[in-house]
Amino acid sequence: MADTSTALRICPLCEATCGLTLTITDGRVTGARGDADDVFSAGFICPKGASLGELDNDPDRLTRPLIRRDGVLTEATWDEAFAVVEQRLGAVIAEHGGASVGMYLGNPNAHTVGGSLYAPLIIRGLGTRQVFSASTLDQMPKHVALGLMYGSPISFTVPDLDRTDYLVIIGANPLVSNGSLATAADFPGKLRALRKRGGTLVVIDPARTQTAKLADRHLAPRPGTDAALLFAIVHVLFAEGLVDLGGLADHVTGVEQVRTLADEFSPEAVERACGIPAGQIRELAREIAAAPTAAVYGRMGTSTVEFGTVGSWLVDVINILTGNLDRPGGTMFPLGAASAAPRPPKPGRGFKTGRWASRVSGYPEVLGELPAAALAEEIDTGGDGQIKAMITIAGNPVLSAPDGDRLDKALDAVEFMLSIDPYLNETTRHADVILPPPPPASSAHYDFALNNLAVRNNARYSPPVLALDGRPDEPEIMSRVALVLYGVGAQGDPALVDGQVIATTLTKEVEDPTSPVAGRDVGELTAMLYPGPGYERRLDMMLRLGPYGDAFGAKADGLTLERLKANPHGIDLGPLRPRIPEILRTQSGTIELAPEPLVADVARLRDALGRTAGGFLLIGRRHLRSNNSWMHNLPALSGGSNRCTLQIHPDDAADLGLTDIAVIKGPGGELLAPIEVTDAMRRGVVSLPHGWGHNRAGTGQQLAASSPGINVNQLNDGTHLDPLSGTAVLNGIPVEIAAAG
Ligand SMILES: Nc1nc2c(c(=O)[nH]1)N[C@H]1C(S)=C(S)[C@@H](COP(=O)(O)OP(=O)(O)OC[C@H]3O[C@@H](n4cnc5c(=O)[nH]c(N)nc54)[C@H](O)[C@@H]3O)O[C@H]1N2
Ligand SMILES: Nc1nc2c(c(=O)[nH]1)N[C@H]1C(S)=C(S)[C@@H](COP(=O)(O)OP(=O)(O)OC[C@H]3O[C@@H](n4cnc5c(=O)[nH]c(N)nc54)[C@H](O)[C@@H]3O)O[C@H]1N2
Ligand code: SF4
Ligand SMILES: [Mo]
Repeated sequence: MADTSTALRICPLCEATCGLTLTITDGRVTGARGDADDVFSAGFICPKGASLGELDNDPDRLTRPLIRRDGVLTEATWDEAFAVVEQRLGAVIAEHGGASVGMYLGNPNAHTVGGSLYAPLIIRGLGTRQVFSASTLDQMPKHVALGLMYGSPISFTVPDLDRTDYLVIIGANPLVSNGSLATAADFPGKLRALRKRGGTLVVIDPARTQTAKLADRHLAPRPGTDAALLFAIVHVLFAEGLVDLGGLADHVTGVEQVRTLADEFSPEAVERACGIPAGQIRELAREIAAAPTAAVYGRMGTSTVEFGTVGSWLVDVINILTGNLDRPGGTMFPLGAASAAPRPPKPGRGFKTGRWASRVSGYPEVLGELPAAALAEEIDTGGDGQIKAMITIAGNPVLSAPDGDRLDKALDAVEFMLSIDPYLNETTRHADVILPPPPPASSAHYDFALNNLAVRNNARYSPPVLALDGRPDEPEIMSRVALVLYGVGAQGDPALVDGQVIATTLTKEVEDPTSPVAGRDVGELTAMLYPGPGYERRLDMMLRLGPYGDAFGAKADGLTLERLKANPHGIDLGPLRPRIPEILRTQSGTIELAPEPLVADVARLRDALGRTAGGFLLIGRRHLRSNNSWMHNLPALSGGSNRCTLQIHPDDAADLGLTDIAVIKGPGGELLAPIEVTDAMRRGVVSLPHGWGHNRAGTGQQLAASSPGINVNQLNDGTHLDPLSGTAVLNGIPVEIAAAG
């Protein structure tokens, strides 16, 4: 008789953070379904979550460390692997300093306890400025816009999906992605509910996506022109007297400056560039202004383009000018339970980028990071400050960043490379040591990052479901690396790392007169912490200091980890609530509608309006059963429509005489791909998914390698960036298409 039980686990695979009920049979995950009692996701699940068992049990997932012996990656014990890290990383640091070590942090860091609580300690331990992440392939423009307007790059504005009357989705496809920078389980259901209650859904996307098919109206602009389109909406709001700041009136500065800037972006001035008739832009602006509540929500298609930061800014500008920011039904600021408790409003230090610049191309630093597209040149260009060793954590930049071939060669040449990753893939195959974290079911989960993006405030925690069998968990792996950097050595006690963070945090808190624990005793507070592993102690500390916390016993019903654990389906903390002015940290203490760096970039946008482009523009696409580069190895998610094809409009295909294989030529190279004819593509636009190209030797994902696809990012040469954020242009790339042969 099999021994079967169930256990709860929050899904770590995308930003929707669904609660899952896992079936455990004989110590393995054998099934996953939606947890109907989860306070946030209420039973929603997608095919990826449903395949969590396959992911947990994937035979290609590394269970033991690999170390390079005589050029070959071979299995080793944990002690051996940490000893190599200590010796080889130590040698590079001794010779060239911690600043010579480059770090690349990939997407799953936003979903793991390790990435949230421990990766920052490794960066600090190195003292390096060579820090790169998937953010500059993704949402960095949004951070910059938020930082400049509100004073903090992590004060996210999210659409109040459950209450809005009018939702504009620009450059996102949540029916497939399940939402991004707007954490909402069952995004599809929320869009349907919006329409059911009489609301309106508008989708702006060059492709008629699954989301567009659900919309009341779909506008299909030319790729890369969102900023111009959004500016035209702003223009109409001013020109037709539709600006109404509502309750924000006392908190916004720079309105007149924006009015002046918008002058030259009339719908008529942008219609040719955007490929949207002026009348339709006007109508959209009027409807947004007239709706009882409205929310404009922009994502990848607005972000990873030439004017990504300006576009992300204008999304918020429209929400502000129509009085929709910070009110129910508009766009609001979530308040996560592990974030700092709100303090009284006060002017902040403001937000600055460019505190230093990248060594080779002089790209400005943004949030302490340099552009991922510049990682290869920082490794392969000699001279002072060159990267000599690399650490990658949960990332696959050889496939996810532009010009992976160059990075591939560069990584081969570093003196030492460490990867913390469960797979031997296109990037980690260059490592000298791979330290594999355990699978999701053996890891704890709390959404430190994504709870600050949730469309409804909530707190949920999953302790590990399965035992570790003597392996270190990811917090321990990262702690041991940090101990090497602190000079303690990998055999030191990992609890030291958490102890240090707790002591530093509490010392600061008790000295802060606005803290909920002002004036208390650090020793007394420390003794009160939950008696669990280090990450649980830290989570308990954060919750208790946080906005809903018990302030270490001072608030009777406040949140603690103990209370959270007693509610395994989570604790609902209610709908989003207004947070202005408390959240503002600009120097002026206001919402700055016209920050200088954004104003300065407008001329570049205006100049681009006159550009006449021939040829095709390439955009990306995601698939429901795929996740960037790393889930092509699971049988349940492979095959069917999840294929690496070039989608093209039938008339374009006919004009070019395309029947099966196309040659695609971009600024960085040339690729061959099978075509998929579909009238969902706008004419003149073609699409390829990313994360494919599993044909390099020496990787360890057998199923993925059997249908490798091509790496779209090889069409990119890595020199095209949104200058304000350093984000690579991944959408709207000029390409030439021809029939192969
Ligand atoms: N052309 C084009 N390129 C794109 C995009 C696009 O739309 N078009 N999208 C961009 C975006 S939005 C992103 S976020 C990036 C993603 O870029 P990356 O983050 O560089 O790539 P991923 O494919 O997400 O790789 C994730 C890695 O994390 C590992 N991993 C999985 N779980 C864990 C874990 O629990 N711990 C650890 N340590 N590792 C884990 C996986 O094995 C894999 O190696 O790609 C970007 N690249
Ligand atoms: N199934 C699945 N889910 C995922 C992922 C995955 O790989 N697969 N990846 C996760 C990650 S890391 C992220 S960041 C999110 C991304 O989440 P989303 O941003 O929702 O996902 P995308 O599919 O990249 O949507 C971008 C849309 O922008 C459109 N687009 C391209 N160029 C332009 C343009 O110039 N203007 C406009 N208006 N639209 C344009 C594209 O056609 C596409 O439909 O998804 C996450 N969820
Ligand atoms: S939508 Fe995202 S969080 Fe929910 S089950 Fe699917 S992958 Fe997991
Ligand atoms: Mo992403």
